[in-house]
Parts: sequence; structure tokens; C-alpha cells
Amino acid sequence: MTLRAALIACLVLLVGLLVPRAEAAVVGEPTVVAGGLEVPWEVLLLPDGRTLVTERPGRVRVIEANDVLRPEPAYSDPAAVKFLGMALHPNFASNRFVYLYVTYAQSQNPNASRVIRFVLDQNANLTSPETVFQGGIKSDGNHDGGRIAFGPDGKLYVTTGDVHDPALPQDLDSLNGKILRLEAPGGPGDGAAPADNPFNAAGESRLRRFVWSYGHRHPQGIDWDVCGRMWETEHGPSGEAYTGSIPNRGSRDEINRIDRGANYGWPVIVGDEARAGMRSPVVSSGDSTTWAPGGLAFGPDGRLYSPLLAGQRLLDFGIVGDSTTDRRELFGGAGGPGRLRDATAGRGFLWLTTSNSTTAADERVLRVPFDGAGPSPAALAACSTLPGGSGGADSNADVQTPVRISLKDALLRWSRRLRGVGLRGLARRGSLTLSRYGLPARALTIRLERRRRGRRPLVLAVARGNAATVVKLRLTKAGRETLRRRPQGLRLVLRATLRKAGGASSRRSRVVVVRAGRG
Ligand SMILES: [Ca+2]
Repeated sequence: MTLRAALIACLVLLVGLLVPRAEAAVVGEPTVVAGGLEVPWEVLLLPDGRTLVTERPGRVRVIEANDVLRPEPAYSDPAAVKFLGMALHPNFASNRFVYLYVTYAQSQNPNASRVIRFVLDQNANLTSPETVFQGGIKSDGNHDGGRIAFGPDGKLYVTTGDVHDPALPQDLDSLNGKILRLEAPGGPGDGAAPADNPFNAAGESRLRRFVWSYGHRHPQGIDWDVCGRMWETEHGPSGEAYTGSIPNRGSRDEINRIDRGANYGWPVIVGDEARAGMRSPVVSSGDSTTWAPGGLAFGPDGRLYSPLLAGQRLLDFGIVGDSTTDRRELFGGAGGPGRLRDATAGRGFLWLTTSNSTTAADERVLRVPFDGAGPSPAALAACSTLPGGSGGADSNADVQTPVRISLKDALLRWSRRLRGVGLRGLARRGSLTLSRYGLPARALTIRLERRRRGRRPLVLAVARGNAATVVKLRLTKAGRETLRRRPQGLRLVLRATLRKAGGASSRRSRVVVVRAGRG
């Protein structure tokens, strides 16, 4: 038996602390978490119960775990034009790294838009700013993209807008009108182009090495579905005139599913228009309805949530494979919260921000509880039949590859899912369905363990599967008893083993210890 015959990976992840504070049977009306904010752009949930919020004019604010908005910012930069997206490093619990997308005036700085990495101290202040990527993303104060997020593959994805120059999104040697993909190991190497980026072959120019997808106009939200695939929201032209096959095409906001190396068409096609070699959206607002979608979030229920600015409501889609099933429109109309910008799922809630004024500090962070339901069986079953790309005549066949993820990436995805449900949610359900899409069809064991100093870990939940698309993480008796008590502050570990069927030996290939329980 060679070492190659077996593969074991271990990863220790913080999963405790994040417990829904409300037990709602259904998704109800949004409640106010904090007010008095100026263009709150991104909500970032910290493991210790605090929440960071970017205010677009150049501040990061802190909402304490008791929902009190701290008066002084965690970080501010009066020289910045905009603070946009934020992301927590996957190993945040040990390295405390927070990433922020900042734009400066183009006229004063050719490296106008940047990704800056900080260390979050124990008082939730952002310290030690270090620019990790500034490779020439232009800014114009409006079409700047600006969402950043870590994918299930541990890479950092960055959306950039066309800065009102429609020539840039189709130009692979421009970083604008793109979704970029960067290495972010959390130290040296942050901001490098991953070797498996679609245009990172030997001899390619520097800029296109960072491109993951292109032909975007003003991408606003990105997140990953239950199968681990990226989706994106994007603003359409809303009546702008430009050179194209049809003049003055309006609205046409888009929800796209993003594939490696694919071209999403702007400005050649918009909305539902199609052309060989280009991708059309899964959903478009059409040419008479303007959504202006803000962020995008998949809930623990596997549904896609998109808050709308101009549309002034929340879109809620069931997703199976590449298609929507049902669609709900929530919180619109008189008496509703108005323009909605960001959506973030976590702690058992969907978190939203309002954006009714760009001049007054009177905007709010809202949250709505999830009902505790997991993804639909159809959504999970569809993962097994999906190719790496949606395929078809208009796919870029030369750059499509089947999705293959590492066990570590799968663990990151599962831990996110567990955090979304919360320990109390897990206790209530007794089990949690996890997708193993992208992993080899080998025997898989997942354990949720409680670490105990000087003693063997206590196994709280176990999942086993061979080649099935999904596995069920089921609570053990010890797990039920532990989670029935107050589960805060536990040091919990999610650990997985993948080995060939009948494999007699296995090898521990990785252990990352994350200190949990304090923040
Ligand atoms: Ca498009």
C-alpha cells in the first residue's frame, strides 16, 4: 500500500460561538440591528459575535455583540474615495486577517483601487494595513465593482467594474470589468495570481493572469451555492446608449453563474441576449424593470438572496443546478426598508443594509431569521450531475475544467454551512446535509469533535459516505447532550478523512489548529 493509496486531511475550524439568538419558524420581517450609518456597503460577521460594516465614504464601523454601534470606527481613511467589500481570511481565527477593497481618486493614483489586508486586534480595531493587490484596477467613483470574498477553494475573488469604459471588460489586459482571482495565503504571497487561473499560461501578460471571468459591467455580489459554484449579480445598462448590436438597451440587470475563464458579454450582449462564446445570465430583469442588485448571498436553506437598490426589495430564488425554481419578492412596497444594498448570511440570519440616502448617516443594518430549513433535496441531488461548466454551444470549451476541490476546501465549505445553521440549529435538526460535490468518489468520514485538554476529543456528530453526492452529519448522543446545554465557547473541530474504498492505511497530510472560543 503506497502513500498515494490513501489521503487524509484534517482541518480544525472554529464552529462554536455562532448561535442564532432567535428561533423563528419562518423568515419574518427584518428587524433593525443598528442605525445611523452612512452608506453601509458590506456586513462582515466576526466569530466573536461582533460585526464589521464598511461605510462607503471611508470608514469601517463595529457593531458590538449586544448590537450597540461603537461611535469610533475600527479604521478610517479620509484620503479614500470609497470603502467597499470586506472578507475574513479562512484562517481568521488564528491569523486575524481582514481584507478590504478601497478605491482612491484615479486622477491622483494609477493604482486607484486596491485590496488592503489588516490585522484585527482584540478590540476590533483594524491595524497593520498592508496593500496586497493594486495591479492597476481603475476607479471612477461609480462603476467600481468592489465585492471581495474567499471561495471554497481558499482563493480571494475580487469584482471590478467597467468604470464607464465599455472597451475594458472585453480586454483581457485590463483588470476592469472582471472577476479577479488572487492567492491569499495570509502572509507572503498574498495577491499573487494562482497557477490554475484560466489565462495564466507561460508567456501571458501580467494583468490577464489574474482574470477569472470577464465581460462584466458592474458586478456587485458574489457567493457560492450548495454545489460550491460561484454566482454573481451585475448592474445592466439602465438605458445607457453605447455601441452595440441594439442601441439604448435598458435595465437588463443580471444574475449570472460564474465559470472559470468565461465571457459574460458586456458590452457586446446584455441581459438575455446570446452570442457564441459568451454567457447569458440565469435571470435578467428584462428591458423595462431595473433592479440594480446589490450583494448576493446563499442562505443555509440553499436559496439565492439578492437585495435590490432601485428595485427596493429582496429577491429570493430557489436554485437547482443552473436554474431557478421558485421566486419570491420580499419587503417591497410602502413601509418597507426601501433600497437594499448588501446581503450576508450567518448566525442563523440574513443580514441586509439599507441605502436610501448617499448624504445622510441614517442608514441601517437589518436582519431576518432563517427558518432553519436546509437546502432542498433537489438542489443537493443536482450537484452530482453538474459538469464543471454549464457547457453547451456558447461555453468557452478551451478553458472549462471539471470542478475538483481539495478536502480542505470542502471543510471550509462545510464549516461555513455549519456556521450558517448554528449549533442550536444543528441541535434542533439532529442532522445536517452536506454536499460533497467536487471531491473524488472515495470513502469519506466527517467528524465534529469537541477538543478537551489532555483527553480524547468528544465526537459530537459523524457523517459517512462513499460516492453519494451528499452526506448527513448526524449528532451522536454525546453531541445531543452537549448542544442541549449552552454551546458557547466550545473548542470544536471539523475533521474529515477521504480514502479509497477498502484502503487499509491512511496518512495525515494536514493539520491546521485554530484557537477557538475567544475573539
Ligand atoms: Ca452579461
